Amino acid sequence: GTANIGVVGLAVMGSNLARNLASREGNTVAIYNRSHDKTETLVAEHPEAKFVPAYSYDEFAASLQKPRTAIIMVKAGGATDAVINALVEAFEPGDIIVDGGNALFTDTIRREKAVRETGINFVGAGISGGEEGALLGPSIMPGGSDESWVTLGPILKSIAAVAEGEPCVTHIGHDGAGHFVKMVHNGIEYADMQLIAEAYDLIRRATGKSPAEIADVFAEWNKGELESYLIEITAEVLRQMDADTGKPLVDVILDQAGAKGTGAWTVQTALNLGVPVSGIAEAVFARSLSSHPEQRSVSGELPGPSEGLSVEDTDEFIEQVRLALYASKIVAYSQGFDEIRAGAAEYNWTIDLGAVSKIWRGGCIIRAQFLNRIADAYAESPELSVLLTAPYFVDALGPAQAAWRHIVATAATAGIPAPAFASSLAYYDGLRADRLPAALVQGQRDFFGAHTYKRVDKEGTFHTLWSGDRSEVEAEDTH
Ligand code: NBP
Repeated sequence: GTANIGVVGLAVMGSNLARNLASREGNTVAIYNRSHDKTETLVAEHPEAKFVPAYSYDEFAASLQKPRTAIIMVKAGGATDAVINALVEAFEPGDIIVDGGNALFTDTIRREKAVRETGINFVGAGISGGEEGALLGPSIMPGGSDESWVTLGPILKSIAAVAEGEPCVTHIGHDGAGHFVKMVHNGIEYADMQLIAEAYDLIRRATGKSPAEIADVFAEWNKGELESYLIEITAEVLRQMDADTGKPLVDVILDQAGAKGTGAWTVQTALNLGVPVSGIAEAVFARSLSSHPEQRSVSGELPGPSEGLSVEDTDEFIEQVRLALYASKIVAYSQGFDEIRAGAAEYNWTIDLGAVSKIWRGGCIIRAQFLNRIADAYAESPELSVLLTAPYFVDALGPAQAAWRHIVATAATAGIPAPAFASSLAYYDGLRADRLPAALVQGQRDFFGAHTYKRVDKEGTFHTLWSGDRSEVEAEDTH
């Protein structure tokens, strides 16, 4: 074989990734797609690219140098399993199969185990950045064995985005670690987008500014600590006018947000791990609420506050929203990194959280300046259990918290939904609280279910005889 890397699946993502690979010095790329027309089109449209087209899995295997390395970019789920099975048939021990699709990390763990038994290496790699990222340089989150990383690392480094001179790829951890981190990346993306949307909505309703004027606000914010791809594209979307109606495009887009499931996976996994990713969850639920028109049609019947929102000092209000957004964003990232930390503990991965924040600085949807601050925080204390308690973030939250409270209170009083702002603040105050009403919940649990409780003043496990004389007895320690 003459090709050093192969791509299976030449739809939007695969064809762009194949072109990216072929554009790098020294690469020759074997390409295969189930329907031959996609392969033929790709070759015909890019005569300059060093492609070796294949029209069967055997031909594909024969065109690759050993150890063979192939990246699968097909629809996640059954299609991925079908391609893996075909490649396992055509490949030999020592070869490397990479799944670059959006697989659920538990599927990746299962596949890695099954493929490993054949002597072939399997790597689940999260690839972020959409179509443009695939072509110009994505952020790549590979899992898999250390052995595969030796071969794969240099190839992935050559095609990844570059942030401040460093390629946006690192070996995340074994088996499903890469897809786990990609999943949480998407969860954080949901939260970031929802927070930006809430900020826009509050500014618009409070100040009456037009979408184009609010675009200017976001463009200005993009010069400061909020600088990020999502803030930048928000300004672009808000500035866009609809050719048909002459209205701002944002006013003619149906207000029902879609989702492809990775946000829900992030929340489901967090529930299983017992990690409170409340900001991410609110963002996922906000999309769900938006996409139930039959439920929302009752909105006119539900009473709201009698007075609308009016602000005297527009500039001051906008600055308060900016601070609330920044504080809530710190919470969203802190919760996401908490989930990665908990996932690593559960699945025995060694994940360098600082390295994760660095590879998100380029190529992916949540790329932002802000990620450097996260990298700094983990460089200073790698064992940090709650990211937002790092000195830099505490210093940022200090001056922001008054504005944050004011904005959440204002939204509630005016009847404007700001679920991600509000839940982020509640999480923050939950962490701050000296005592939580969880003590009462424990009392309730003990009352109806004899679930027992611990005391603040002595060791042991206790139960009150609620239906007896209400004296306290020491319960058997169930641990
Ligand atoms: P799609 O997710 O639309 O999948 C289409 C590809 O899967 C085609 O190449 C198709 O072959 C192939 N395929 C299917 Br469907 N069933 C197959 C089977 N049984 N055997 C072999 N091939 C099969 O492509 P995409 O949008 O390029 O996304 C690829 C992966 O990348 C997905 O996992 C996606 O979640 C992930 N991803 C996408 C984005 C994005 O922005 N779109 C971003 C990040 C990650 P055919 O041509 O013969 O039908």
